[in-house]
Amino acid sequence: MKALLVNPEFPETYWSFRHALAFEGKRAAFPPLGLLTLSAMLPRPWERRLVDLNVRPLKAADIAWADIIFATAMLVQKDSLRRVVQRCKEQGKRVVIGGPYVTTSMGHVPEADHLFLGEAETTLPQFVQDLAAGTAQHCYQAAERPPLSATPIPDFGLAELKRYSAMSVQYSRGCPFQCEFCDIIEIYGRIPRTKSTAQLLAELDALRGVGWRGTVFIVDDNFIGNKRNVKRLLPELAAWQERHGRPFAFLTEASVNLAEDEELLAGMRRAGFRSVFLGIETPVAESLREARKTQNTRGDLLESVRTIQRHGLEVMGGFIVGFDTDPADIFERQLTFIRESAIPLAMVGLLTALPDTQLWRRLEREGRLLAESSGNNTSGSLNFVPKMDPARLVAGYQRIMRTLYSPREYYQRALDCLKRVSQERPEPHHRSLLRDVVALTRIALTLGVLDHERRAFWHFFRRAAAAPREQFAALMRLAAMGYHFRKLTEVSSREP
Ligand code: B12
Ligand code: SF4
Repeated sequence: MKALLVNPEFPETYWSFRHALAFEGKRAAFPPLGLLTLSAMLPRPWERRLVDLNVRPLKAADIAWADIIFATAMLVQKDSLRRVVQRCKEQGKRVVIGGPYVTTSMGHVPEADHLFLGEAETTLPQFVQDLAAGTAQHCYQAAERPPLSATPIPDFGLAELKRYSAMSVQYSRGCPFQCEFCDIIEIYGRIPRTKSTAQLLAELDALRGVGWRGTVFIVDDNFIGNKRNVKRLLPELAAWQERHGRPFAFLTEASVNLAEDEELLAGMRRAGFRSVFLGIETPVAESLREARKTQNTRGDLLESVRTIQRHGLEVMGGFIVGFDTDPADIFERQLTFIRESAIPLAMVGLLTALPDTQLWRRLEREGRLLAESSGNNTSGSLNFVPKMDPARLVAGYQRIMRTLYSPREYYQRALDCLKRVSQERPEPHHRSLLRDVVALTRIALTLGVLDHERRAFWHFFRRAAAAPREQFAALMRLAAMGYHFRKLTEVSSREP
């Protein structure tokens, strides 16, 4: 059998990082780990190819080559998924779809031959057996969430590594909290399941084996969801890094209560974690309570961010406006918090009711749901009736974005952040000097010559140049990311 694995295209959003990736000569930030994992579950004799549409186009010849097509999708990829399925069906191929979008919005791509709901560790082997016996079903869903011991080492070698700016591995699935708007706990459950330490280290060996050096995103929903196991993992991870000359810089997602645990913070630093994405959501305690995000109400949020930064971790943060209990001055309060917390990469979104979440069910009961979400919570569109006047809410949201990504505000946060994050080790030496020089030249040319905000860039550049070399590199990386955010903000939130 010849299996073609297809990752549909992401629209241009803050999360695509497209404008920033161009400086590094990369096409996408991360590979589609779900498909690389799926590939490793297929029978060994099967031939396999990956087409990530964010990296290269899907050609008719790719489809013609395949006997069977496996496609994944998040909600934001649904239009592209539909086009992929249509093209494959037009060429008479058997099409199998799965992933978060299919799981939460099943039945929306009627042309597909087979749907997989949820995780595929037990259902895919069953499907392969059924296919051989000629009894393959239309829909597969496991009765229980599989233990991660059943997850094989992903086929990292299938991805065109040089097209991506980072690689991904997964240590755990699920999160113990119960935030009302979250679909993670619906898809992956509230009991975090982890891989064994040996399993994760074997995946890192495999990544090293295919030649990867540099950033590795540990794509867990909440890396510290199972603290006991993470505390067992971290010393082993640090030892592995030492043994291999520290080839990787890790980034991950975690809940804010990370700040309460000194042992975890120190362990993460030793293991080579550089950044962490925190779901901060809002500085307003009533809105956090409304969202059932009670873990964020336990301490002083600003102090929690500072504690994590003091441990050498750059903090990225997710923020939301649009809660029922948001006060009239919510926009100013979010801006003040983000400034004071020195979070350069602040992902602010409008509250969105994702399918099959507690929020979705409440708004449905209250008769306030308007439509299915586009999956992109930064597009400025609402899929429910908010308590605040909708026009005021969207205008306030757009004002936050314009202010946050105006060069003066953004560059100041980047400098403040680097001052707080005292890294004891430089980035791993995975880059060639030539590539760094090329990237810096591109940044200087685009931001310092062609861009209308070039004066602010050179002001920032002078201050960055006075910093130690590794901090200068980090600041230039932040400048590139800020440029991406500003470009998107200019397009999506123009002054009315
Ligand atoms: C890494 C990641 C990203 C990366 C993208 C990586 C990539 N190239 O795919 C980045 C950071 C760019 C990203 C961005 C976004 N993401 Co994202 N992301 C994740 C995250 C944390 C991990 C994905 C992953 O690699 N998982 C590991 C693999 C092994 O799991 P998996 O993909 O689920 O695959 C398993 C099964 O689903 C199944 N499977 C998957 N595909 C298929 C296909 C077939 C045919 C079959 C049989 C089985 C199958 O088999 C696998 C093994 O069991 C997930 C959360 C999560 N736990 O998965 C969110 C998640 C997928 N993202 C999500 C969202 C909403 C977004 C954003 C819109 C931002 C946001 N949170 O608002 C943006 C959109 C992107 C864009 N450009 O616009 C949602 C999706 C919700 C939905 N219903 O679609 C998730 C679930 C988390 C969440 N609630 O925020 N994301
Ligand atoms: S902490 Fe994050 S992953 Fe966990 S339930 Fe809340 S939003 Fe979901």
